[in-house]
Amino acid sequence: MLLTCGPHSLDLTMPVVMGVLNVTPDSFSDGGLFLHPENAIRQARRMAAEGAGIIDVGGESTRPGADAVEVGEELDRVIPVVEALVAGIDLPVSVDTSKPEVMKAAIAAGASMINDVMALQESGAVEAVAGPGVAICLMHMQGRPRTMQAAPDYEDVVRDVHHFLAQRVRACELAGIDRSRLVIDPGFGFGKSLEHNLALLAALAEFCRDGLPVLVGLSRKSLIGQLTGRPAGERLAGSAALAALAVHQGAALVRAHDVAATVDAVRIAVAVRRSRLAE
Ligand code: 8Y7
Repeated sequence: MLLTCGPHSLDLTMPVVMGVLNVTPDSFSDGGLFLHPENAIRQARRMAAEGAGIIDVGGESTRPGADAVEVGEELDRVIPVVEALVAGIDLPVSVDTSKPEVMKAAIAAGASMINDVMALQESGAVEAVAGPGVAICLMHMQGRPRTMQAAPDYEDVVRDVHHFLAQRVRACELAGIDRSRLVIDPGFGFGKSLEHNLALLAALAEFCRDGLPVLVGLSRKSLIGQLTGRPAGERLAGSAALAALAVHQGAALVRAHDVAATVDAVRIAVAVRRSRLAE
């Protein structure tokens, strides 16, 4: 499977690790570390050397309880880093944003993918990405980051999330966006209890059967803390285990902070998956 990704074409035959580059002062796991373009480039090069296939730059913390960021502030954080990465590394650059203004500026600065935790529901977002041939990740979230973990509620979490993503895919297609540009993501931790997250992970193969690449973001997330009792800095083993479980069910992209360990987990899961498919 090939993902159209701006001037790049991302080969998903082997699942791709998306390295996380937070350019926020307040991210729960690496806040403030990569705000400077030089630090961002150094970290992106390290992730590339460890086997990342794409770098995801985010200037708005979407962790539970986080406040929204003004558009000017987000542009100031993200655009210089995108420009530096596009000039300085070979990998496609993704930008994690929900704001149409940031999407447009990021694409103009050379971003190849827009990763939107709101699945292009902001007014003007679909129009902002439809023309240029960038890839788009449509993620499910219930509620908004500030309050989403207060009382997540579903009739049937797998069916509800699946239905939402199918609707957003249809909205994109109606706007003329080719399916070869789309990625779907159930949005682990975004308005989901532990039980919801586990149900979605257990049913991930159903999402993978839609014919669109599935991206998962599980790295260091609080479900690992809930299952292991470990703080965010000690969730590497848990993150690798979840990455393997997701890839074994067919996930095509894995968003991760710890690229080297995730690449190992992906290789192992793929080998097991392929040996079963070859039976
Ligand atoms: C995800 C994400 C985050 C995810 C996609 C964190 C920006 C929270 N999580 N994007 N972003 N999927 N597509 O813990 O799961 O990294 S931010």
